[in-house]
Amino acid sequence: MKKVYFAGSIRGGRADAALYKRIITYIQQELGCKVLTEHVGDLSLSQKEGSTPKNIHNGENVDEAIYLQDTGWLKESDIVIAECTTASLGVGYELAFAEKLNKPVHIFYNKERTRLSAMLTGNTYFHIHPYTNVEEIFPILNSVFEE
Ligand code: 6K6
Repeated sequence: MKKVYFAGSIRGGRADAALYKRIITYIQQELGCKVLTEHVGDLSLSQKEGSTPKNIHNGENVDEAIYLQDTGWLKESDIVIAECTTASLGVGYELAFAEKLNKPVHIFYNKERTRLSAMLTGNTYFHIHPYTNVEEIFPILNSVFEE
């Protein structure tokens, strides 16, 4: 079973969280893949993040644990799918990390809502999929996972 790293904004803003959840569910249920980062589509995540401004919990650095877990999952993944309409420093970092690991990277963004960074659109390594309607995402995912 293919392992998918789905990247989407968390601290960058949760305006598209419902879309992340839809994409994650589609990848799991229609394409039969394992999504390592299911929590990115957790609709209650913004509240959880907001209620814990300090990153130290029981003497543990929570952010360090997140970083170590996510970079581990990136290494383990077969493919990276990112939804980049809401800009996120964490997602940008993950995309560069995935490139260094030579993982295939597919980036989706709504071209009517954002102008993607030239650091992504200017990098021919990335497969970039601008869309105007979210319904366009799913047939593109079908062809990406057929390969
Ligand atoms: C608690 C419960 C679920 O998640 C949390 C804590 N936060 C994070 N957990 C896991 N991955 C995270 C968390 N915060 C950021 N990330 C990773 O960075 C995700 O893989 C996202 O793709 C990306 C988002 O970065 P920011 O800069 O928008 O937060």
